[in-house]
Amino acid sequence: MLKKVLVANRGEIAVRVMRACREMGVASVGVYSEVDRAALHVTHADEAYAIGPAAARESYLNIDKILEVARRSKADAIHPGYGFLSENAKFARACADAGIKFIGPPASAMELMGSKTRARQAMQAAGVPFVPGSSKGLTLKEAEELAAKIGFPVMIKAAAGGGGKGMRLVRTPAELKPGFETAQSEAQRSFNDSEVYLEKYIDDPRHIEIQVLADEHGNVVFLGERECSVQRRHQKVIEEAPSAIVDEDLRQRMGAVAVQAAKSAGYTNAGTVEFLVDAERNFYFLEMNTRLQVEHPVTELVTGLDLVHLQLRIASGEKLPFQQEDVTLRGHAIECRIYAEDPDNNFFPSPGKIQRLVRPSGPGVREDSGVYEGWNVPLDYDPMLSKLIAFAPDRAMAIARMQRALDEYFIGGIKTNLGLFRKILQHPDFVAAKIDTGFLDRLLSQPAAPSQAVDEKQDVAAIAAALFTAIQASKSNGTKPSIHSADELPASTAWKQAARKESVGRK
Ligand code: MV4
Repeated sequence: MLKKVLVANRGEIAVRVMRACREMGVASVGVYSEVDRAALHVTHADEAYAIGPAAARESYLNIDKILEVARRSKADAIHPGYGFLSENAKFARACADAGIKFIGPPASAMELMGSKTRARQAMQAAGVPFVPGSSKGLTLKEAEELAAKIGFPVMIKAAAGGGGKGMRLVRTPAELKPGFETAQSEAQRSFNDSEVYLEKYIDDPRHIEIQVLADEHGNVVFLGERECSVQRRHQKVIEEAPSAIVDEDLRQRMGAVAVQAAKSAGYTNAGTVEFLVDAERNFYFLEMNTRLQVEHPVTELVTGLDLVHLQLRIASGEKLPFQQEDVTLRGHAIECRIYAEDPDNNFFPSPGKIQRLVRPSGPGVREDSGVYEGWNVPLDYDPMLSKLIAFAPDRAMAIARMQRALDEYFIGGIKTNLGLFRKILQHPDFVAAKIDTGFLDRLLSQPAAPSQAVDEKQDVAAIAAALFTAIQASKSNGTKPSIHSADELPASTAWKQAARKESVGRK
């Protein structure tokens, strides 16, 4: 088994990996930038090292610094988490060259999946279904000819892209030239690689992905799917497992394809094969993510497996400790990504000091957090604070649990998107699992329902009344104002709960 793992990341995922290390008897090494000296992940590490200024390129993205800490601390492996260096093939290769195990796939598999055109060629050779289109970079003239052949609308995509960057929807022949040129220059600017290719456009697809695990002895298994269609600007907002539209037959077919994709790429460790699924439930390979993903906990809850334990065991050279037929799915899990951002102000990041933090818990609730009360969320990184995950026997109960957990959650001092989740979880389309990748944009473009607006005003008025009552009461008996003095007022009203929570929040 590995003895000491350097975790080249921060926030909740660094904490998540360090917890697994502790459970497996593996020492952990943390790294932190100047603004993260007091970050939560530093307190979870067995030892921690400063790696430079706040700017990620000088700290968490600095390959030389991280390898230097690995050598100095005598770590035998590096876990990259997600983001930062996790999908950087150069980093994986530099680790290998330094004799340090990179906990992830080989650099060659990362390079293959990093080029969308190369990945499509490999998937074509492996018999994996992919979106119709080209599998090589195109000139404008070639794009025009191909679009005429497969029919509009089409998408122009950057070969080096992924996650929605360098992508253009083209609805008519007249839009092709400007769309092509915009995609090309965006690709050049973002990736220093202007190669673009073309795909047929899939209307309002669902985004469904399959988790795979591959050991270094040729064994590959899949761990069911995750439904990730609730997104905004190509950022996932809610993920769940299983998907309401995937039955056992579709699951087995998608799983077999995902395993085939991983095998043909020479993949090892944890990975995810992303698919677009159309209204007729046809599925198409989209890309493969060569890392542990943010949303891995929903898979852990429905499979009962610990993906980080398994990553460490695979990286140690162990065989997978189970076979495909041993993988069973049970229950339903939903994850909400809690961000320091302001939904009322175009989701603008809202870093700052967490003045008060009351965390949800209880049956079927998991919170993977990277923050604590009193911590100052820096503005230098992705403002995700935590992931709230609810698990229950079925989807309806998982939604109810999530609603309950959201009601328990209080984050004071900064703006968060907690309120947005309450809206999503009670939306009739979400409850009915009618979620495609356009769901959240549709919800956000609807004006707040009048009844909701009235409810909010009533809440505000009720809270004001509760505060007034409390202050009046304290004036007459000379005690400190206390919301609890409103206890003789009518029970089980929304305002009363809100006032109680407020009183917790302002201690
Ligand atoms: C598409 C598509 C429709 N047709 N490709 C967006 C992110 C990137 N990974 C691929 N994306 C899409 N590619 C074809 N041929 C629609 C999207 C898309 C999308 C995909 C997954 C999740 C959310 C999305 C939101 C808008 C568009």
